[in-house]
Amino acid sequence: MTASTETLHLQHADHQAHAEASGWRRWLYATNHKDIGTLYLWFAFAMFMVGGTMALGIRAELFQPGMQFWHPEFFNQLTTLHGIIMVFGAIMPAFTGLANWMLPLMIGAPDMAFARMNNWSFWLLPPAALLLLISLFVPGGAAAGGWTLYPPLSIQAGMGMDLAIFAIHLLGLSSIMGSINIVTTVLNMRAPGMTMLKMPMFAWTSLVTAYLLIAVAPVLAGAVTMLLTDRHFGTHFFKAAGGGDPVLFQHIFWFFGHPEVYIMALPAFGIVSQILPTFARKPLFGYVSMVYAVGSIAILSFMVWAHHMFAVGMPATAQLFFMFMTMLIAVPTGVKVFNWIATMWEGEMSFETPMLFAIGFVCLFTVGGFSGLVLSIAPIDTQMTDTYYVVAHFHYVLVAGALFSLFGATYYWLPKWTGYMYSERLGKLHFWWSMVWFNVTFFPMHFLGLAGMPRRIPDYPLQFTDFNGIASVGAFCFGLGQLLFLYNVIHTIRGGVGRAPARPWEGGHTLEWDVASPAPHHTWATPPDEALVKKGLRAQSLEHDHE
Ligand code: HEM
Ligand SMILES: [Cu+2]
Repeated sequence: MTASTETLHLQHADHQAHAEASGWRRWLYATNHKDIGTLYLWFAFAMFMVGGTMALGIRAELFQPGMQFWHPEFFNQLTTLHGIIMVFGAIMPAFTGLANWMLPLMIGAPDMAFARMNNWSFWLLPPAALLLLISLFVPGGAAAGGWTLYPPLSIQAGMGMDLAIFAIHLLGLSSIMGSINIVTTVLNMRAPGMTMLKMPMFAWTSLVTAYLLIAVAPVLAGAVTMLLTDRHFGTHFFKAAGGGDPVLFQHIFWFFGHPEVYIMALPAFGIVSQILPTFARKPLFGYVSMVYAVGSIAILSFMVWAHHMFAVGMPATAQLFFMFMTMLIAVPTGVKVFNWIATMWEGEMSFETPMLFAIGFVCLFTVGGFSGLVLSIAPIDTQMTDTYYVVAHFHYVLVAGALFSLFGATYYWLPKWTGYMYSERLGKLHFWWSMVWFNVTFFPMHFLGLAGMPRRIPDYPLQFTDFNGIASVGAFCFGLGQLLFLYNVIHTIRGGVGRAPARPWEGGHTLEWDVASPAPHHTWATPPDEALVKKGLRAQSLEHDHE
């Protein structure tokens, strides 16, 4: 292990001798983990804006009953592309971007293990995004069967579906390569003295997430390839007319799809586990139990897929199995929430923007967790499947969970990235604005769902008018508020409210805070010495003076 670590360090030290590429070459040929991280983050943000615009298109139509803006077909294309783009274009690339930027800094490595493959992982994304967007303009329009692509709709659809399938192939390839990079880097390139159970929680959650992706991305690729052959090459995997079974698709899709929701949740757990100790000025409570909780959530996530299929008709014993397995996930999740609260307990807390987003995460993710628990109850779920209750549930997890943690991470590390401090006043405004309008948008959807409003339908009966009006106003305000974030980030890149010190947060003790701000293009070309590593670990209570 030591020998291979040293060779890697030597190879990368020799990079420093090369002249840096500049202009467009710097980005197109990027092999530096920081440049690639930056590319990923900007790409993700652009996709967030595109997917967000589509969400507003949906909410505009649903502001009032009746059909105002779109044909029903186009409405379905909007919900489908919104889902695909947010999941595969915004949230996942943003987490990969963070991992690229921060993992080497946090574990004391000079770069990611496979720097050139890293370039390819990123550059597969823009063509995939392009395919999805072009698909809006082909005959028949974009895919319209929902982001779950269920047959028979996805078999009958026009060529927009083929473009979506190819886009998913590219996105999957990209995430598999990104994951291989993360696994190899975390396992082999840690600083001397940083054993597995001493690495930052963000490294742990990135590692486990990467394993999940390597396990399930090929499953999705298989599912959509089978769709493709059903569509064009005469197979009948999912075509009932030829003896196939559409429900088979659901099994394969959700064997990918449920772990996928943890692919979007675990990195968020990691980020929050970095931010809370920093601003509570206390070590993370129960570090080892946090690691085990992440591991058990990951394993359990493979055994619950059919909770998305309670309504297809399955034997009661199967329903019971999937119901209890799903409920079991509440245990490790509860451990995590307990530990986050215990971390804050009697801490010397201060409430800078990253901390606000982290606390917001804990509160709202818990709401999403509870509505998930409600949905896990099979007899309740058969009533609630495909209603707005489900939409409320997963947006509490994905927006207040994944997205809020990403905002928190951006504010937390922005000083390290840019060398400047962001405006705390604007940051706090962004948080409170998002917090209020997020809830205005999505909380009423619980009621709509309970009252029976179906999702993915462009029109509704009169009794749903008020809550839909409220949700639509909330969505437009929420969307508008994200311009504050964009403005604050650009303002920070241009100098912000002043220079940032190497250690802007006194409570941060992981290795990235031992590096100058902005982080130099090449860091840890020689690994951090063991004394420095141990000092940080002691401050995190991960190492004691005598063992
Ligand atoms: C923040 C602003 C957002 C708003 C206002 C919003 C709104 C909506 C709406 C109105 C729907 C359609 C529900 C339906 O009719 O089925 C929807 C679906 C969906 N959204 Fe969002 N969303 C937002 C952000 C996100 C984010 C960040 C994600 C991240 C993954 C996401 C993932 C999804 C998914 C997976 C679907 C399901 C699509 C489908 O089932 O076909 N959304 N969203
Ligand atoms: Cu699930």
